[in-house]
Amino acid sequence: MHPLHLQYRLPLTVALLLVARSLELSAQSSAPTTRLLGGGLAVAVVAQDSQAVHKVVLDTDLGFASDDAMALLILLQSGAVDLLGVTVVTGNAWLDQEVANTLRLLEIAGRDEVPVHAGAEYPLVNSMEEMRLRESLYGETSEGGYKGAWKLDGPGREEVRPPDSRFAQKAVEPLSATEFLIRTVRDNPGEVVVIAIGPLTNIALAVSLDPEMARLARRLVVMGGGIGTRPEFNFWMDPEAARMVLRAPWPEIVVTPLNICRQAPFTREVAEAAARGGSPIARYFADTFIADHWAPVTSLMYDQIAVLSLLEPSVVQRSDTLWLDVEIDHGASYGATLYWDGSLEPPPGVRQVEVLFDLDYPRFIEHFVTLMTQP
Ligand SMILES: [Ca+2]
Repeated sequence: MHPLHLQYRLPLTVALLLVARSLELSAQSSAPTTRLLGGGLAVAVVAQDSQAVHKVVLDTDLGFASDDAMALLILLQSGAVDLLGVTVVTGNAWLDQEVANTLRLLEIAGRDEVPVHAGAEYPLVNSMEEMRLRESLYGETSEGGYKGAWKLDGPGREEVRPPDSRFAQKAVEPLSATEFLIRTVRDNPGEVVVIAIGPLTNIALAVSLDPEMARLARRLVVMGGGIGTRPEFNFWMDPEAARMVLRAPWPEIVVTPLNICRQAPFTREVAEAAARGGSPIARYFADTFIADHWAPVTSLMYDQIAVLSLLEPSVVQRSDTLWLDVEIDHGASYGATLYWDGSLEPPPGVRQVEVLFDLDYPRFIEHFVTLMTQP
């Protein structure tokens, strides 16, 4: 018998129940109600939408005026994201300052229900002191000389300033970032996308405490590394963590390296487009990037690519599958990205990841500005 014939044999009450259930499911999903054109169609739409809604934990080293901040705003503005929490790690700035920045940005965006969890203050092995010793021996060791929290004349670890005019009213959660990551992934097995856009210390601690955690996530998205570049900042600050995380058993790993980020300048024109309108996010762009204190520094949209390529894969024009690892010999190349394309056999334990290489910049900017300016 043709399978279609089975449908006609369903008792009327069962068929009505199925339609009612599918309508109920559709109403719970983010699908516009105009899509409810009938039971069968609604079921198909629900299946698509349940795949399209990403349960996300963002691990970040959030500077208030930074690519991390804009990456968080992308997640907040997207209807396809259920942001379960934000975990914070020292990187661009010290931990407590970044926690204050994250809480304040969420408050500005009217989304302070999203929990913020503080994580690692220091890398697993690397240290400022060792970095200075290495640089006295080898010269500059990081990409572009950028050192984030470790820059010589930067504020100290305990010096926390109001991110803009004030601190957020809400406080950080008592649970540590690592515990939150493990619990959240275990509570949603197979569903959570972990997006890591800072040094990978928090994620390394999580997979170290709970090795099954990586396997139970849905996907790991990393901004870090560079193919044929000097050590990229996130891998440079905590090379051992990056190595551990890239070797853990995530079902999928997608890496956004320097190579694609260099194709995405954050210009005054982009900032001005995002600042249109009177929304709190528009005001954030106006106050932070366009007001009098604006300095035309060269800036790339690193972390925004990692996040937006998950939500809008069409912004990526080319990616490749490579074996990826991180140099942990404490010499001049400490933190460099190691890669194999299959022509040479990689060492045991190194695994394949998807590496993003080329960006459709106009399309990327279009999606970015649309998200920033929507209500
Ligand atoms: Ca970052």
